[in-house]
Formats: sequence, C-alpha cells, structure tokens
Amino acid sequence: MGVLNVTPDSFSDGGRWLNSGTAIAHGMEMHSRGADIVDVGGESTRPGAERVSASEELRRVQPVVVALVAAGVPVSIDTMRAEVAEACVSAGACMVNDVSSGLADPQMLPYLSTVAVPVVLMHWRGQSSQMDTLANYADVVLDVVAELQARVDVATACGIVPERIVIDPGLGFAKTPSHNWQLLQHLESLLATGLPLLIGASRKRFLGELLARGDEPRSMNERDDATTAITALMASQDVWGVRVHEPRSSRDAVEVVSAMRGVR
Ligand code: PMM
Repeated sequence: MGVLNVTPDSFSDGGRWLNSGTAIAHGMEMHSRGADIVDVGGESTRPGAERVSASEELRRVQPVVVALVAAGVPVSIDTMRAEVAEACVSAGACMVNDVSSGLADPQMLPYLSTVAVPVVLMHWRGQSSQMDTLANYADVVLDVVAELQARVDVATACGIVPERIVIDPGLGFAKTPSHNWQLLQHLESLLATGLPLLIGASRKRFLGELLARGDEPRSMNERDDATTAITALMASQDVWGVRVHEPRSSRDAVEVVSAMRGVR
C-alpha cells in the first residue's frame, strides 16, 4: 500500500503532494513502482495535529481519488469521516482505512455496513492532538489486541462481515518506540485473531530514533532501508500488507521472501 498524504502537515510527506496534479502523478508512480493499492489521505494524523473540516478534507482528496480510479489505480481512502469515505467510495475507492476504527465518527461503521469494500480498523485511543498522553498500557501487546478485537466486535455487530476486515496495530499512535517494537516482536498475537494484518512502520519516528547519531534522529528520507527491512520481516510472517512511502523496495522485499519460500 503506497502512502499519499494530500496534506500540508503530515509528518512524513506533508506539503509535497498538496497540489492535486502532483499528488495524482505521485499516486500513479507509486502504483507503477509496485503499490497494489494507493492510500489517499487528506488529514494529518501526526502527533499534535489539529483536525481539518470535512469540506477541506474532501476538497483535498476527491480530485485525486477520481483521477487515480480513472487511471485504473486501486485506491484506499484514509479517513475518519463517514462523509469523506462515502464520497470517495462513490468515486470508486475500493477500500476504507479508518485509523480510528470507527471511534472518531459514529456514522462510520453504520455507513461501512452498507457497502461491500474492505475496511482497515486501526488501533486508536484518541485524536492526534492528545495521543501522546494516551500511551499507557499494562501490557501493550495484550491491550492492543483486546482493544482491536473490541472494535472488530462492534464492526461485526454493525453488519460488517469479518471477511471484509483488516486490522492494524497503529504503530506510533499513542505508542512509544518501545511499544512499537514490542508489537512488532509479537505479531503472533495479532495474527492469532485470524484477520489480515496491515503494518504501517514506514519512515516513522521509532525508526528515526533507532538509527539516530547521538541526539540527531535519522532524517525522514533516510529511513527507507529500515522500512524495507521491516517489510521483509513482515512478509516472512504472513502479514497481509504494509503501508509504505517507497513501494519499490518493499515490493522487492516481498518478492525475495516469496522466492525463498518457493512461491510467487
Ligand atoms: N499511519 C499514518 C496514517 N495512516 N493508516 C494505517 N492503517 N496505519 C498506519 O500506521 C497509518 C495510517 C501516519 O503516517 P503517515 O504520515 O506516513 O501517513
């Protein structure tokens, strides 16, 4: 899954793809570089970020979704709003990625029960403006699995069949670097849910800190090799997908893992 943030302030690529034309070209390029799905988002979720209005979010994403769909690119819409999800699914988006797993907008799960697209439910404890204060866990792996399972139960009770649900532990969302590593070290607990698993580690702060020189984190654009290493490890553990900024190297890593297993 290729990341396409049409925002001025995302931590990883904020401002780079704010212009629709540039965003569309980048989405097409990511598809040609191996992204099976391009995940289009119009609202930053970086720690501390404030929300934008639904109309501004739609203004950013809609033309990009329409153009990518017209070009034959499978598009996922990264939104916490039912209104934005609905407009984009109507425009041809084939997946909804809700980082709040339906918690931010009470209309989201009821809306998703009316359409047939797959849905990503990510572990989330609160809006970005406050999430750094919510990183308190008795056992991060057990707590995340239990809280995600509770969201899956709510989604299925709303009428979303489990076959349509993908789960994601939400690395960096109300989680310290140590929490992120513990989750990655215990993927078996997430995989035991039996649901497809999506992992979004790409260029995140915990990689910058891992690769820091002294107090200086590794810069954003120099975290792709570590991201690719994570992709290889994820592929070897039957993770369903990875959400990355540079699809080519992750795609290659998946091919290598497949070849090692004698499957393509
Ligand atoms: N991370 C970000 C945004 N959306 N969606 C899912 N499902 N999983 C993630 O880990 C995730 C996400 C924030 O990172 P970005 O600035 O690179 O988009």
